[in-house]
Amino acid sequence: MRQKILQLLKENSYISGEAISEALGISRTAVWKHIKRLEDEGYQIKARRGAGYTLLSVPDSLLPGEIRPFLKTRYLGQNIIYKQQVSSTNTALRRLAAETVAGTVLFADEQTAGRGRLGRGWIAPAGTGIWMSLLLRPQLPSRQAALFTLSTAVGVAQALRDMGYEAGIKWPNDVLIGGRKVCGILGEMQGDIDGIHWLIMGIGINVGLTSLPPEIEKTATSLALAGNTPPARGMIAAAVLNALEENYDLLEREGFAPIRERWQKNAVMLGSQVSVVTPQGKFQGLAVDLDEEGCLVLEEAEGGRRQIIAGDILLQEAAFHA
Ligand code: BT5
Repeated sequence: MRQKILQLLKENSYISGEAISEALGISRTAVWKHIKRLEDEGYQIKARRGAGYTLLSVPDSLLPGEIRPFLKTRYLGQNIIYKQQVSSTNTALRRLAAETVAGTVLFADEQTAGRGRLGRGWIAPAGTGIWMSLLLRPQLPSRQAALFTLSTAVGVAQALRDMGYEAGIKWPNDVLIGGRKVCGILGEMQGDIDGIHWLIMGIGINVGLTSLPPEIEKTATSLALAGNTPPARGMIAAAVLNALEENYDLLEREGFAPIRERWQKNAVMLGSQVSVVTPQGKFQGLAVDLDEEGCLVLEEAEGGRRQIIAGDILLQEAAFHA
């Protein structure tokens, strides 16, 4: 209901409480209460005697009302859950995964214990980024889940490039601008040999973050640091969801080959000498390819090729073709 009131406010320069109550079939008191809630959320609304309500400004936020108008998706983000503050959007969505419809996106303005891969942390202060988790139920074998994280990186990079940022992908799924990390992706799944029950894609994009905490001072960036004042977060989030759905559809329809091509085109370290830390140890070599299974192919000094399934490329040591 609040979304409908917001829509009416956006469509009319002035609208009376009575007109809203008639249009939506709710009482004047109910209208007033919803207006109060919108104000609490940061919408600036002025009431003028005789004329009605007018919307003065909208908050730069991840509230559903600031995302929906820009969404062009069939399913992704059609159900939005918004939280002011959570420990981690992935953790919060996992709790709801069993009973939540595919395509649901959980947004938070702030994460107090954002998570990276392998137990690492993700810094996510209030109001400075897009912290979101997507619930997906792809009809794919579990072993192909990693292809979704690669497709996610492709989608985020594509959306940022369309907005004019020189975004590139660092294997496996970091998005960088100017050699610095602007987006991290954490994919988590539950499944069995027969298939995936649910897949959660956690995506963190630094938007307005301007003073970087010491831990990430040398490696991170944000859209604000990389260019001029970025667009509103809701608009960026919708653009990212639009691009993601397009890439997920492509993956499910045509397999990994076209996504692989997009990934390769936007990769920042193919052709560079890199060090990769993996569960099996540290390897050095020339990053030559991303293979059909989403693995990094490393050409080692002795001439052999090594397929790397999981790991981290050391950012400081890599000489990127940014
Ligand atoms: C990632 O892990 O890059 C995955 C990050 C996923 C974050 C999203 S936010 C929404 C959703 N909910 C969650 O709880 N998580 C997801 P990894 O490749 O392990 O990188 C983690 C490392 O990135 C840290 O150890 C830091 O060095 C660095 N880092 C932490 N916060 C950062 C930030 N805001 N920007 C850039 N780098 C950061």
